[in-house]
Amino acid sequence: MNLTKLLGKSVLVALLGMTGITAAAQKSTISPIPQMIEWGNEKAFDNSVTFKLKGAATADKDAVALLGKYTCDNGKGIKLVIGERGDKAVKKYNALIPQKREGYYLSITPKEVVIAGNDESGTYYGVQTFLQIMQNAEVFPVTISDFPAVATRGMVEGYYGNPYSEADRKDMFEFFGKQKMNTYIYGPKDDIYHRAKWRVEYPADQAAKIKEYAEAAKKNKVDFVWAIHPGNDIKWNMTDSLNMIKKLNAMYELGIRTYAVFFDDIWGEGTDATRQAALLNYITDEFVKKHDDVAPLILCPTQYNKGWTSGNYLDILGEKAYKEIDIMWTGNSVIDMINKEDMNWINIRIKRNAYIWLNYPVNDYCVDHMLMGPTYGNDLDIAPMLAGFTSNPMEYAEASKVSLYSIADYTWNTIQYDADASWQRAMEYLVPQNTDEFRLFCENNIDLGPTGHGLRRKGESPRFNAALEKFNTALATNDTTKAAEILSEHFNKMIVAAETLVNSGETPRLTAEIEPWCKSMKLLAYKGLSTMSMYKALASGNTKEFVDSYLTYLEYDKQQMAIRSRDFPGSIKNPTPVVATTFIVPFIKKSVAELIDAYKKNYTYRLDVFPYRLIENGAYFIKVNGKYLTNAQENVPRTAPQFAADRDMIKPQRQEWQISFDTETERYKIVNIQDNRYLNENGMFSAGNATNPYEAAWHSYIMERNADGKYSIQNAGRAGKGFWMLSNDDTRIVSGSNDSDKFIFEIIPVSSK
Ligand code: 14T
Repeated sequence: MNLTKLLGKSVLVALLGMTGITAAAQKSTISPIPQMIEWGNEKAFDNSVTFKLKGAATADKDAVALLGKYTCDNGKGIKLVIGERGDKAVKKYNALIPQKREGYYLSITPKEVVIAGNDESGTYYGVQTFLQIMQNAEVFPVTISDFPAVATRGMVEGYYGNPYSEADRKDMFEFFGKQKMNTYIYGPKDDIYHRAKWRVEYPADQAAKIKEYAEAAKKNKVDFVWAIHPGNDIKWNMTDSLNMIKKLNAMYELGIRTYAVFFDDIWGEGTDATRQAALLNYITDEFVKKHDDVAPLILCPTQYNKGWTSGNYLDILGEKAYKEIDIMWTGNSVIDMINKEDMNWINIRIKRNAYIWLNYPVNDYCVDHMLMGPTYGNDLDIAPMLAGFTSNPMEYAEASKVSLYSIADYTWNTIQYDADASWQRAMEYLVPQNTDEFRLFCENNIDLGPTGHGLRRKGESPRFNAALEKFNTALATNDTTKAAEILSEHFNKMIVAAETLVNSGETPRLTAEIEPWCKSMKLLAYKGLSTMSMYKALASGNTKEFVDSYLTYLEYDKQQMAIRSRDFPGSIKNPTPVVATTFIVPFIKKSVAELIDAYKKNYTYRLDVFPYRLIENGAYFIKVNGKYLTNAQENVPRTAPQFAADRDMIKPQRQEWQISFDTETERYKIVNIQDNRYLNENGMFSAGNATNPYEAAWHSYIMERNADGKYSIQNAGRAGKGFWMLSNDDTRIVSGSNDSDKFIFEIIPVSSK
């Protein structure tokens, strides 16, 4: 029966509108977007039906297993034909199966479902698409012909920081199965058997885990690639070539069938292109080719981005490394999106298609930020120029899925990729019940601020910015009450969203990762509300309310500063989360500063609560003569920070100093952000992290600024009147009483470098 005919189109549209359903929404969301899809208009059946399988015995067993709950053994149900090209069951459909690796043909009619793969993965992906369609209560007829644009799609666990947990990895394989990604390169920088002790075999318990990973990945049609990182100390001799083969053989026993060799981020002997190529060729001859089931090697070169190329390194690799060896590439710089010209540039040099290692959404170089925005900026016409495309994610596996979902979408159907639409689908998929709350969270965690790498992400806090315009309009007409209401409404939404995401119980694993950022977002919003109260109090001349609101603001600020992520014993990083740093944070800071200035001009009540602040609480670089003060030896008792000429990209927080106003002494406290140790009266760390009691009187500083903007830093506590000076050899701080040349420090906010 056709509803449209029965009711007439306009009536139907009205009805659908009332129930919130549109005709398009009835047809399930399929992601990645299929290459070719044609929907029928009349319902085929409800998703409560069961199916009787034909071809199950010969079809890919993982694909059949996925159908689990929809199958029945009573011989009843709708016919579902399943199999690979060549199987008897799907013979009739051979001509309809795309002749592409991992391709499939899927057809749904009221009478029959056909899932026919070009190969096992194809059948498996056909079933995954079918399962997505079955999410809808009403299943519509459809014909799909589908295959991936990029052959190798996935991620590389390749960041510095806490490696993924077992649950993270296993969950990721399932996610990859569903999103049709087929590659997981295992190369955590902080797995010692990957890098520091690459020659040594995994201890039995860890070996067993790797074996489980390889198996679990395989069930989801994911290739678990194991990477080795020998470049820090490799000797170019036969002993180390054999060490390598021995380790790879041990990994073979654990089920690894694809291997990568990483030579990134190394110096010295290991960086030689000729030797690297020779080693990989040797492994190919002596190991890969000795097995009939081992795939060609993947190489991450030392010069893995255009910015770092010099000499003829890449030409040598291109010339000498066997053509079947894939070579990885991060683009024009370490952190970059990939475009067509870059692909041309690199492919010509390496004489093959580059295998992309996209350094997004990795956040190991901006650990206080989460990168939750749309994955945009990669060209849509480069699929034929790629050997593979993998994303290096954040150390937060669940949160990274916002981007990985889109990477799946992009690599499967590159030409039709729509970054914003894909982002929306990702958020709906990951947090189906509280999508709006999650969207507000993601919106406020898009840009990473300035870093040494230069990548920025657009579009942060769009709804705040819209509200801010209205706020400014209202302020311009002196309607402070209305203005405050507008932004308060937005801040309240942020509070509710943060609370919902933390408390709903919908996504426990994701929540565990984002909770510190949710808390930070909530406190930021509370600071926003306090700011609004200050606006109102100032407008109505209510000095007590103004002061109280400001004190509340300070309290929230303190609480926000105290939040830590990954705060567990042995954690490699434990950042202080920051949220909405592009628009909301600066807006609040500026507002509060301006409000206080205005208040001071007009009122005298409790001026004591507004300490004179030369420096706002925050993260800063401390520089002398262009060099950065650096915590060179973490957690080593009685060490002095050193001045280093360059930014530390691996552990940028070594050079970041939390300067905060100590209300007790009205002086400044200086703490290194890498390991949270304070600087003592001698410009040194006096103890390790665990024994680092801060005593305000001893460990706080007076700072002054001279006309050209340089600062003096003085310990004026019980230790005396020492001004910080530079040691004779220019390497560190010394504390002296000589104040003839005291204005030598540059204090630069990390957020403005
Ligand atoms: F292998 C490469 F393709 C690569 O990107 N290597 C590392 C990677 O593990 C890390 O996650 C990523 C983002 O920080 O960048 C590379 O690490 C760097 C990059 C630098 F610019 C290490 C030091 C640097 F100075």
